[in-house]
Amino acid sequence: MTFHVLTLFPEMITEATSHSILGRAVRSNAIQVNPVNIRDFAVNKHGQVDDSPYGGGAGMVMMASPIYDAYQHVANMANSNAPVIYLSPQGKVLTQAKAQELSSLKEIILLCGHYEGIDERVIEEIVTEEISIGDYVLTGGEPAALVLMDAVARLVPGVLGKAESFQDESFAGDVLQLEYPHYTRPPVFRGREVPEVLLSGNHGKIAEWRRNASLERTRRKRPELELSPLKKNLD
Ligand code: 4GX
Repeated sequence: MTFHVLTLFPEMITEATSHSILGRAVRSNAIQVNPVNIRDFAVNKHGQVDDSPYGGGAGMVMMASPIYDAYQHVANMANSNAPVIYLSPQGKVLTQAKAQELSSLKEIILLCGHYEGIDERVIEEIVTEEISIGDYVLTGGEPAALVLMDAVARLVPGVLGKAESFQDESFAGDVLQLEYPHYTRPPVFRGREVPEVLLSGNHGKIAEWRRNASLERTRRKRPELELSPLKKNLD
């Protein structure tokens, strides 16, 4: 799967996708990350990509044409029906179900905005959907694009190793169930003991304890997850 990212800060994308599991996925070609620098499509030799807003007011607006040209550059290599996703608080909030849906695509194009926003006309022209990563305000779209890529990439076959995907059993399908508590050596830490069943070697009992701990934790910490429509996919 290929993630094309239209951005003024391509290094943020390259850097954040070059470590740990995503880094390994990039190196093994399980995913491709293609940051496209919008400034390479600037309107003049000064590298201008933004301008003051019509109607006045503080701040700058990203100009339509550099973004449109950057998009055309990507569209020439990408398959033409790749979604163009604009990261914005105005979008639908990203869910595990949405990440699942996107993970089956061959390519997606992510548009990262900065400053006060983007000229509305280029949004109308190229964007197919808006996604928000949550109801709070970021300084730019890049951290949001990285969150989306991370959530989607780990669902792409070959990205998680065997051990990592095994650990993921409680996140089967698009159902979000909280992880059970994890423990490692030592058996006692500041007087706190590891639950005895985990030391018992009884794998049936251990699996049952974990299922139960996971359900109990979900009910106690995030009761709304159990009520979500995603949950219905379980029965
Ligand atoms: N989930 N942001 C987009 C640029 C911007 C500014 C003004 C439109 C109007 C965000 C989020 C998010 C901050 C990304 C503003 N766009 N993105 N950026 N929450 O807060 O995705």
